[in-house]
Amino acid sequence: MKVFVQVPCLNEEETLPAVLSSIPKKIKGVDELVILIIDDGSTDRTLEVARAHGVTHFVHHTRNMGLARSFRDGVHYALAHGADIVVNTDGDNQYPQDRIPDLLAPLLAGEADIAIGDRQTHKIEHFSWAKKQLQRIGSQVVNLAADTKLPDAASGFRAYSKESLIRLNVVTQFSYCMETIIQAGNKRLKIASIPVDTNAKTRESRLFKSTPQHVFKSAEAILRSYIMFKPFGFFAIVGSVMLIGALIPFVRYLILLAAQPEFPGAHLQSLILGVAFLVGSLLSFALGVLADLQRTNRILLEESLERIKELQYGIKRDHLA
Ligand SMILES: Nc1nc2c(ncn2[C@@H]2O[C@H](COP(=O)(O)OP(=O)(O)O)[C@@H](O)[C@H]2O)c(=O)[nH]1
Ligand SMILES: [Mg+2]
Repeated sequence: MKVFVQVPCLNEEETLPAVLSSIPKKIKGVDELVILIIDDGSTDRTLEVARAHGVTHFVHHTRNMGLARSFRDGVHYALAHGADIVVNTDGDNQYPQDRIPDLLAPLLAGEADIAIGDRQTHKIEHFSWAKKQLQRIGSQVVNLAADTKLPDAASGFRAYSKESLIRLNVVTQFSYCMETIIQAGNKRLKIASIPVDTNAKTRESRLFKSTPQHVFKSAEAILRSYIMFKPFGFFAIVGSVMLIGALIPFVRYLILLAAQPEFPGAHLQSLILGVAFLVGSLLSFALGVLADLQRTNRILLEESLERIKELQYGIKRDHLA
């Protein structure tokens, strides 16, 4: 059993030593534990610090490419080097690395494909009331889209089995955390949640400058992932709402016409509004059909991507043999 602990880093020279020294050296059930630093175009001494702590595995980005790309490149490196499980933790020492064995336990026991460290956001002192509510609502929305019951969808402290990584394809730029849950949920992968306490805050989040931006970006990522899996359902809802929007002015027109049959030309505005909604509704249903066809295509593409990754990483489909 070979486990890679990957740490995406953008200028983390100050906090990286604490992260690296708190990663356990030996874990029961794990034969080899490898630390992988993904340097996302750092301009500080992140690399020197990592080397000084004995790290020998690196992925370099000559320029900053963002967290989602860093995650994908790290996973690719780990799988190409024979990882059975990939753990992700952050370079700002937000997560308790000493809990990695607890994160691994459900995967080692074959009880889950992915384990997520639940930060218990309601208990975090430096989170404002508004931020706690947003975390809670955000997780609920993700759970609805993914058909899961996870308390902390935005946590980046996770363990993934190689089988789950073969099946996940991160395509959005932001919030890959939520995207992976929605994909995993829809692909019926089993996700475990492990309660953990977070470390004291070392610095402000750099991923999100402000709360409105965070909410907006997360909502966008959730909506995109949701449409990817349930396109017809989404457009059918939009189409149905528009259909109701069309019926209301139509009915209004008929009632007014019945009341004043001598003025058939009056209230034509209602008819115009109704027609506009009707066109919108038809368009939505048509888009739903097209998007559903696209979805079939995506499923076939993902199937072939899975086979390609298996060949590329030399993974045998033991469970199907
Ligand atoms: N902000 C940011 N973090 C990155 C990037 N690439 C890699 N990272 C790493 O991603 C992790 C999470 O970043 P952080 O700013 O703490 O975001 P948080 O998830 O909101 O706490 C840290 O380990 C960063 O070093 C990037 O392009 N931007
Ligand atoms: Mg952080």
